[in-house]
Amino acid sequence: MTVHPSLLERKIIHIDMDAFYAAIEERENPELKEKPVVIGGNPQSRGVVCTANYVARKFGIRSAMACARAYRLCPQAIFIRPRFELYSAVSKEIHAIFKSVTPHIEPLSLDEAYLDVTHLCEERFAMDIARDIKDEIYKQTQLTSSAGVAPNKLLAKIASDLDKPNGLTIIRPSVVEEFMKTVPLSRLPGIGPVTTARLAKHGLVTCLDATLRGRELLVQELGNFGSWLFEVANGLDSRPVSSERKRKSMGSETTFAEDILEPEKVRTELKKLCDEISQYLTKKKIQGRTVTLKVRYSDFSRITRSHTRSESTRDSVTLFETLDELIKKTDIGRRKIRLLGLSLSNLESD
Ligand code: TTP
Ligand code: MG
Repeated sequence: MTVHPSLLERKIIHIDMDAFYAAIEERENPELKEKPVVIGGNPQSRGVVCTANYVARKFGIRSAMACARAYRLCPQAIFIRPRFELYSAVSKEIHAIFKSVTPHIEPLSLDEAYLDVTHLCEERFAMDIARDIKDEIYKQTQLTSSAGVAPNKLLAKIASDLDKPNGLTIIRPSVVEEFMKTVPLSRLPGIGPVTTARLAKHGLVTCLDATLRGRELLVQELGNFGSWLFEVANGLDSRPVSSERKRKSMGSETTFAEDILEPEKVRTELKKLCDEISQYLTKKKIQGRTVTLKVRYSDFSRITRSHTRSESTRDSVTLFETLDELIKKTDIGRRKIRLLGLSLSNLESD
């Protein structure tokens, strides 16, 4: 058994609320408990599922699924329109609890954050700190959360997911090597279904596969991504918990009431998105280099096409010109479209 030295340096906690929106709705209306609950548009609408409680998940309902499909999977489910203001208020309460523990927090979304508690661990075990946070959240909000305690962000995030709901999982440095052998690559944050399929074609399914292949071959086959993959497959991650809230991308999207096909209509909609983003970036004094076009076709399949410019911009006309090239790499004009999205990343402020 070997322990990589970087695994002995830090103690990171990742906290993630359980079925967040759904759990809040259950708290507000206890009659919902034990019933399948879906937060999203109504089943006849074209909306998608925000989340579902654990009862509904037994029927196969998942976040981002079309509400119509969720309805087919479980017609008796109770569909609730999201109340974002309520969720955001609860989120503030949770984040205030994190702040009472340490200033070294990296909020990831409304319901999750990383905390670096290394400095507190001379006096206390990270596990006890995590348990206290969970207890305090429950006391203040009557909601359960799951926590992962580990030597880095990658492992902490994997850990918090291992025993949901209401879990508390610790991954000690001494077990990282053994533990990672069992983890499928698809479980790693940042590896979605498309990448999973691509890696499988290279014979890479588990972290162990990647470790055995070795860094050199991975880089040969996959470039920079191979180098990153080798690190994470070994459970290594040197990213600090960064409380600085630096925006990584800025984007906007539109779901159409009816699918659209005509290229001119698509261009009009994209022009609107360019104007919107350009205005926002002007206000914020930000510009960016990478333009990403997202298209969701009527059959729900989704593609993104990106182009990185040599110079950053926020000019609507320039954004639109860049899009012209990206449009050619899609089926715009040939297939019906239900959603268009545009985002700019690689941002820098003036
Ligand atoms: P998650 O933490 O991904 O999901 P969750 O808290 O509902 O369930 P879990 O117990 O598995 O953590 O997301 C937090 C909230 O963010 C979720 O309650 C609803 C919202 N959300 C969306 O609106 N759309 C999405 O696609 C996802 C993944 C989440
Ligand atoms: Mg959650």
